[in-house]
Amino acid sequence: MSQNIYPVPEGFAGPNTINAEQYAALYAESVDSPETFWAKAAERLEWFKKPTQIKDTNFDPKNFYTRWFADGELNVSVNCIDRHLATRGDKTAILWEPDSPDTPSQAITYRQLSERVNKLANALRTLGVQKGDRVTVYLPMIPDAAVALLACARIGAIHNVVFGGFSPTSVADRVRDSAAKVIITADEGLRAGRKVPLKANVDAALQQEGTQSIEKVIVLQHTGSDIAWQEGRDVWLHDITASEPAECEPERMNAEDPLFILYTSGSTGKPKGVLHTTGGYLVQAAYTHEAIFDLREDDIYWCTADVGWVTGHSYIVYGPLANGATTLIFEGVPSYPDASRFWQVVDKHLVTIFYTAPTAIRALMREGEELVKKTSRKSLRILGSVGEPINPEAWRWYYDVVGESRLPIVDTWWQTETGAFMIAPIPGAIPTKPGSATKPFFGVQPALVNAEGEFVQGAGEGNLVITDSWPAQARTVYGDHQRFIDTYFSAYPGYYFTGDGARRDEDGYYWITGRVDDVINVSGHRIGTAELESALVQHPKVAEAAAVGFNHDLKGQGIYVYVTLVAGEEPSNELQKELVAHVRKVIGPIATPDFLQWAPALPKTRSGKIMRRILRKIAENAPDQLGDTSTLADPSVVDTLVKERHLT
Ligand code: 6R9
Repeated sequence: MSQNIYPVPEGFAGPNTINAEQYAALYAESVDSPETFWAKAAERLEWFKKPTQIKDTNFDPKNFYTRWFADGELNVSVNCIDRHLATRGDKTAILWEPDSPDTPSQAITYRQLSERVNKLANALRTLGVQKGDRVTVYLPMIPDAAVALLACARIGAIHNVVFGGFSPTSVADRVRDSAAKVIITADEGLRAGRKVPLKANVDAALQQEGTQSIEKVIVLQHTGSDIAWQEGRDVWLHDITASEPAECEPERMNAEDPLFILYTSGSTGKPKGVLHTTGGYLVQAAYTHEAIFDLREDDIYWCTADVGWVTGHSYIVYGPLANGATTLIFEGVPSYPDASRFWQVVDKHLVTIFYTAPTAIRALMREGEELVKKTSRKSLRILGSVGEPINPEAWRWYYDVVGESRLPIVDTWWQTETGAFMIAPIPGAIPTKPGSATKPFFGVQPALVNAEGEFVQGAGEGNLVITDSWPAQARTVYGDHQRFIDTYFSAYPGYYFTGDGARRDEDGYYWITGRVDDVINVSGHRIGTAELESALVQHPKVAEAAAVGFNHDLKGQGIYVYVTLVAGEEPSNELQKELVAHVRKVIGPIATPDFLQWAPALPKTRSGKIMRRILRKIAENAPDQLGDTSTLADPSVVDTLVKERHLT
């Protein structure tokens, strides 16, 4: 067992290092006296008005509320920029590494960032964007993505970032649901040398019903390609910012005013607009970023996520900039021009903290050690992982090959809804175990509930819940507070249900086992089975569809769909390709099914519910584990599906 525990490296110490004793004491204080603890934690921010009310929360679904720092006033952009200007004005805030290594990288100082953010904030105000208005952001991984977020924050507009890989329909859905006034996009994005037609996607999205709320499309010139232009609606970002002053009065925001909406998949229906507010979110994003990455003043910090996901929000933009750090934004992909790109970039910019996803680690692991070993990586100090459970084999490769057995790995468990890290090792305090996210962060109280609905004591396994509020938790589902309560606080009334399963070992370490709801985690991205199914049945030839996840060597989970055609339609290879392409078009390439099986019928209970448990077992090629099929309306359906299963 001992070789499975990786102790805190000897001599590990920096100005923000938290050791084991400090962790224990602070954790105890954070749960015993949350008011005192978080009042102190809030002092890391600059407030227009310091909060005196700290925690005011109730998880009872009948009388639910979550207020943190409720009488405090602040502005996120002031915290991420202005307050650093006196001491860090010439420090690099954002390092940009473009898609191609042949394109020069860029370094943007805090002072330059301030200028760009203020100009855009002024331009947004000139266009009529006011506090509380929604702004959709659909940009590539360029510094302007951070600029756009901070400009919204400066004037109190609520941003909604849509991942650049999403389809026009996904953009339209999010514009409609948030009733956004403005979209900020670029002519095109670039990924692995290929162009992504962002503006054309926006044009297509805005042709769809219910998107008339959009008054202006702000376009950033990135690749310089020709694009269609709608006079009166479309404006160039460089035109509208050119004559704006480089100072913009920040909006005084209440701690509970919304900062952003981010859509994420759940087990039912369309993606939900998870809403985060200002004060609690920023306190915890900044605090966790400093503590878990053991931040030091001259760190070069690189998180490889996309700003379209929550990881990009909290740990590319808000956490690092609130801490005055240098954050690297990478436009490209790990495999372009070749699979050593990550390590080339680490060496080029002397990255000290590197934070990526297990799916990337597994893909690079497959390419062999040579590509890693030909680079130095001597600058690295800490490695991080996020997005899905990291399998111990990938963890060890990351540790031994990338980190040369000298760097702590911080495996960070959290969610769009949690806003910031929840379970993750503080590197100076907590020895790690490959595959475990280890121990809760300050103020986070996890618990496991077994099949009988009872709390698991000591070592054991169950559904992961959080028993009390934490500052960065989502406050609602935009426009549908009841759905928020139903989704997260009703399965186990009085507790936040994460949708994940977990195991706790004899040392109190948590091991996340994955989603227990109908969410498929593909390469760290959440896709709802309901979204896939609704995309498929939109096709005129599809009568019914069911989607399930299956174990996938690289992606963690892959997508397996079963399709029943309408009467009179015949399965064919062409139709199969057409349906896969259809899903890509409706949702986006990240939702591409790996396998599509024709199903003459789907296994259903007598009340008409699809038995996904059985479909999962068939997809996993475990027909001997189908369990009880006697409750099915027609058990023979299963035999046909098993016989015709796709994988071997
Ligand atoms: C941050 C993020 C959340 C879901 C979550 C869980 C999985 C994320 C993980 C992890 C095991 C980790 N997940 N980090 N599972 N270990 N370190 O990814 O947010 O996109 O909302 O996904 O991802 O299943 O419930 P989000």
